[in-house]
Amino acid sequence: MSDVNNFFNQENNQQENPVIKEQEVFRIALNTLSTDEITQIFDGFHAEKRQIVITIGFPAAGKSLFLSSLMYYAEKNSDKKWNAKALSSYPFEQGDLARDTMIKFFDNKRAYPVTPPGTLDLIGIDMVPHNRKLKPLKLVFVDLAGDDLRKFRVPLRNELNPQVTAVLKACRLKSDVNNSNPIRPIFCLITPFESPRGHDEENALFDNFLNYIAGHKVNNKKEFEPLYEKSKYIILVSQWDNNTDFVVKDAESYIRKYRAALHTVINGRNSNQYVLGEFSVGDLEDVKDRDNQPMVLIRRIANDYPHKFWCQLYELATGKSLQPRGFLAKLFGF
Ligand SMILES: Nc1nc2c(ncn2[C@@H]2O[C@H](COP(=O)(O)OP(=O)(O)O)[C@@H](O)[C@H]2O)c(=O)[nH]1
Ligand SMILES: [Mg+2]
Repeated sequence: MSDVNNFFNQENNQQENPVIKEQEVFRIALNTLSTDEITQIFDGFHAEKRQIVITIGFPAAGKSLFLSSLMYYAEKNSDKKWNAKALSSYPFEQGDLARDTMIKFFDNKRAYPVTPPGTLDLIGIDMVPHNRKLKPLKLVFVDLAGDDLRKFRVPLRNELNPQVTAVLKACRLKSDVNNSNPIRPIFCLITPFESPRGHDEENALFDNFLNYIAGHKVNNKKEFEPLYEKSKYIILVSQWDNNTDFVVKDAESYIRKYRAALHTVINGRNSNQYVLGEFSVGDLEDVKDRDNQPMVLIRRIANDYPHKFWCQLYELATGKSLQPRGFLAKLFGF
């Protein structure tokens, strides 16, 4: 798809920037869900072999814009090799509204408002490849608030919302219960190229989070260890467009240098169990709204990054490529 269609074409309306309305954002309030209900919902996902993708990013990582970029691409791009089927019935009613809102904000070239703590998005979407030989992939994106995830940091652990850990627990591998070839959850770990907290603190946040799921003990039993060990991982360096002048070559070099905690996740893992990459939602501009509050205008919406992400996600989940390389390509490697 040509980028020309995506260029922001209302340059002169900055005074008219609509004020962001929090109530336009639909998320599930965690305190309306009991732990049993959370388990039931996730057991439903396991039962229909729906691939769980759980996004982990701390405030201002770019998680909301990342999801918006994915949902926008899924809805609007007509060149892709698959159809997106968005789900709107239980438990995805609110997630569907959230998805609509994300697309609407992107259409208006505005960023999605700040995500309130104590909330959750469950966005259900199925990828149906045009190639009939490829299986549809049922997905659920589980999006917790960055502010809640921040509480995994050791000094803040006593503020950790038990419903957040209940969500992680509910992602548990069904193989713990029966051995029927479980779908392994995918953790999508998102770290910004330039963290407002600085590299060390951003790294410490991931370190503390990952140590928690790898080693947190209840009654001398590591509560999440199978989840940590058996999950697949996508590690994304977001806001990659800030890598002007190519100071860092690629996400792998970046992670090695600045996010050692994230590098330990992939150490020793089979390379078909993880993906490491860069992400950018496009060209952004920081502006002020009518109330002089900071907001972001999206000048150009990227097509290449979400395209690559969806392809990699499909392959990581199914082991099959959405764009199988042809005979000649296999022979000559192009
Ligand atoms: N340059 C650039 N900035 C981004 C990008 N994604 C997010 N940002 C910036 O990061 C801020 C936080 O993004 P947001 O998606 O709200 O982060 P969240 O708190 O993780 O949900 C935005 O307001 C943008 O200023 C990107 O792809 N490129
Ligand atoms: Mg957010």
